[in-house]
Amino acid sequence: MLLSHILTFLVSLLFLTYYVAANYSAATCSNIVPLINRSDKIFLTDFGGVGDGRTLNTKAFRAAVYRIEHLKRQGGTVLYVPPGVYLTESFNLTSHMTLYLAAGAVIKATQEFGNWPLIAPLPSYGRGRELPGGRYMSFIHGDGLDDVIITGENGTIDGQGDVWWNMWRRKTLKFTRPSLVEFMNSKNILISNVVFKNSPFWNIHPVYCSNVVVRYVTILAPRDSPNTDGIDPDSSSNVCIEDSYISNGDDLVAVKSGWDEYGIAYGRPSYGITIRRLTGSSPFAGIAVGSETSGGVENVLAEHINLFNMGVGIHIKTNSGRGGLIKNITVAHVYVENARQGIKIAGDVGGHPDDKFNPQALPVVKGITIKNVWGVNVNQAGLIHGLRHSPFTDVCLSDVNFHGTRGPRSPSWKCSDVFGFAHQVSPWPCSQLSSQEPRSCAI
Ligand SMILES: *[C@@H]1O[C@H](CO)[C@@H](O)[C@H](O)[C@H]1NC(C)=O
Ligand SMILES: *[C@@H]1O[C@H](CO)[C@@H](O)[C@H](O)[C@H]1NC(C)=O
Ligand SMILES: *[C@@H]1O[C@H](CO)[C@@H](O)[C@H](O)[C@H]1NC(C)=O
Ligand SMILES: *[C@@H]1O[C@H](CO)[C@@H](O)[C@H](O)[C@H]1NC(C)=O
Ligand SMILES: CC(=O)N[C@H]1CO[C@H](CO)[C@@H](O)[C@@H]1O
Repeated sequence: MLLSHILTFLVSLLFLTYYVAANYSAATCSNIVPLINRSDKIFLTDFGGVGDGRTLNTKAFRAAVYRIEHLKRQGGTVLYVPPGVYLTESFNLTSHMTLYLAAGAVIKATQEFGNWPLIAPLPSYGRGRELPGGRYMSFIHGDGLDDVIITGENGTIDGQGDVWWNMWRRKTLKFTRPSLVEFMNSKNILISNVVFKNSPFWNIHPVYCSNVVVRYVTILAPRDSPNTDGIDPDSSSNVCIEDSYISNGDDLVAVKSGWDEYGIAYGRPSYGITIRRLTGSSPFAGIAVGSETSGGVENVLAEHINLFNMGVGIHIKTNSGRGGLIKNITVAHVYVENARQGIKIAGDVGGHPDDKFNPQALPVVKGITIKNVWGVNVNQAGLIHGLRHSPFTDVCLSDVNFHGTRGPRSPSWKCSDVFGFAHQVSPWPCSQLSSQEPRSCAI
């Protein structure tokens, strides 16, 4: 009797152990970029780097990168930034390198921006995002690179963006502000265990890239800092964003692919984008697609997202003149607390680069699945406004619950030009979301 009990117990323990073990490692997409252990290591201080917070280290960074680029050590090289505050102008990275920030290492952008390099506008935007003409190069920049890692012990990359935000506020900017870190035309990029602070503009901008992993990062900028988007995968494929915290002044993550006629002509979509276990806070959107989506955005999965004090929880945004196909976007397991709007999908968002856009270039939005969303203190549950001549289709919602700010008054939905399906959505959404068969939904 006792023996059989013990046996049953042991067998269940065995199964439990197996069950837990088999499910222990959380889902991850980070294996798309191999973690390379480089044996060659150089120190910024060997190139004249001084971490006193005052000395300009531009020459040290550029010389160290030049050494990595030209010596081409087998397996690449680690550039180790020791503890200290290293003030510098912008600099480029090179292939097969690891920029390693030790605990207490800060790479700090100079606020003397007189010499800040200007580079050509992105072809898919046709001009700078903010102003016509070129744009300031990102603080840390990479173009045409392969196999680059930015990591360490949670050191900080500080853009000291307030001078730029103030120029924006006073309308004295001459060109589009620099991003903090931008990779163009690059592949196999891994960014992990770094704190990004006070970016002048967007924080992390992979554009025309493939195989990009961003994980265990912290991105911080004041709530009122203009356009300090967290991570903007732009005309890029196979991007994996995981286990990060973002508190900033604009969208936490926004998937993009170019702007109106320039983006349509360039024709490079973003696809294969995974965003997982992200927590954050912002006056704009948590998970965004757009508004620049002219090359198309497909196959996006965002899951296990926790949002606090938000403008909009999930925001898919496009416009007439954008063109582009937005398709197969899934957002699941979202908790949102204190938000103006839970979900917004709209076809009238964002301006145009110039007056040469084609107003007949209508975006197509289809296959949007949003499931397992729990919202508290949400003023308005959802707003879905498609385009009359290009209604949004296969918009599928299931297990979506929004609770209002106070009392029994439930936050309502508003819809137009949309077809879809809703299952267990509270408050009950608009009739347009019962216009399609459930089999049109991947839920
Ligand atoms: C990486 O290389 C270093 C030095 O060669 C070694 O000490 C360390 O164990 C290696 N780590 C991994 C994960 O291979
Ligand atoms: C950095 O990269 C940009 C864009 O590729 C290039 O224009 C510039 O000359 C590079 N600067 C240095 C110092 O190599
Ligand atoms: C660095 O930050 C990440 C993400 O917040 C955290 O998981 C990790 O434990 C930290 N690492 C160190 C060495 O502090
Ligand atoms: C939709 O996107 C997901 C990634 O989010 C992908 O796994 C799936 O294959 C895509 N479905 C189709 C039909 O392409
Ligand atoms: C092997 C195993 O036990 N896998 C389980 C992992 O967790 C999922 C649910 O989250 C189960 O469906 C699997 O059976």
